Amino acid sequence: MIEIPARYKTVRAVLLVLAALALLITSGCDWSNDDPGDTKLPSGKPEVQRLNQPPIPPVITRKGNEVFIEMTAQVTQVEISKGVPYEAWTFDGTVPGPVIRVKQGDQLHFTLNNIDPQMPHSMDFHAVHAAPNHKFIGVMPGQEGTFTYTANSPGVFMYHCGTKPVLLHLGNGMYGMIIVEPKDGYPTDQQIDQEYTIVQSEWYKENDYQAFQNAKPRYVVFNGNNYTLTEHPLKANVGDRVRLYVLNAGPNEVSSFHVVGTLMDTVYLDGNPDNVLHGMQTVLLPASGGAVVEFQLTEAGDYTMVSHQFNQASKGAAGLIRVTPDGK
Ligand SMILES: [Cu+2]
Repeated sequence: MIEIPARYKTVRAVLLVLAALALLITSGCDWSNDDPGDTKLPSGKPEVQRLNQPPIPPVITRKGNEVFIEMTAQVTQVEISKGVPYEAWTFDGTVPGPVIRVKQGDQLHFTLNNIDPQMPHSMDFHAVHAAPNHKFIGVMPGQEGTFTYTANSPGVFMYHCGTKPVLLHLGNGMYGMIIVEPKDGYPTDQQIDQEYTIVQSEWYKENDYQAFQNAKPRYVVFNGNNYTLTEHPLKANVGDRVRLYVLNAGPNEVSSFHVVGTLMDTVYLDGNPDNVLHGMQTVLLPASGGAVVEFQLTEAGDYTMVSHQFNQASKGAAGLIRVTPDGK
């Protein structure tokens, strides 16, 4: 064994330390982390903080045909798949936002409270006639805005944040369903035993505008994630007549809504009683399209709801209706 003089041992130790430091700097200490949350501001400004604002439920009160709706634009972590969190931009802390139900002819006094500290947000109700540059305008961080309009048309409508770039706000979760019930109800002479709401939408790489524009969705989901409606089926009794209010929030994909094992004997496209169809196997829902679908479940068992675009079903756009003799 060759003996190394002590002075060379010191030099070698110093070189080893320097090499280790260089390795750390070029690998383990790489602070340019690729967390997509860092791309939050399209201007490229670094994100100040990660947020998880506790959900604030909507406040809805009614005086005659005047309805006062208070909602909150906020940033809240949601779970889009088991163990997959997403720092979502939301209405009221959930994705989709809460289902809003009003009646045809109601006047809506809508207040948006924006507690997102970084980003203006707005509300575009597809259910109303209103000048967008006056009534759908952005509410700045820490501010609130109140807007008034009338919901004259019955239907199942999308609402969403309309702040530019709209796709950024949609891809991050700012959408939901507003149901405007027809003045005289839906023209069915059969009793509806169960009513549920389904909102289809897509999730992409977190907060990544390029992915929203160009990528295939990671998940296509019903009611915000890819597991709840299969693990916790909707319930019905044998013989029940079921009405689903269905909306495809997109932002990019078209939906082919289908219930395995039954036919949708009555369908109101966009939820308008004038747009009635019968005997539908599948309902095509464009991005932002809605429908009321009604069907009978005659035998006990599990009935799967899917988007019959099966790449979407395989990414999560599926759910169950469990039919039992006693609904349990
Ligand atoms: Cu927004």
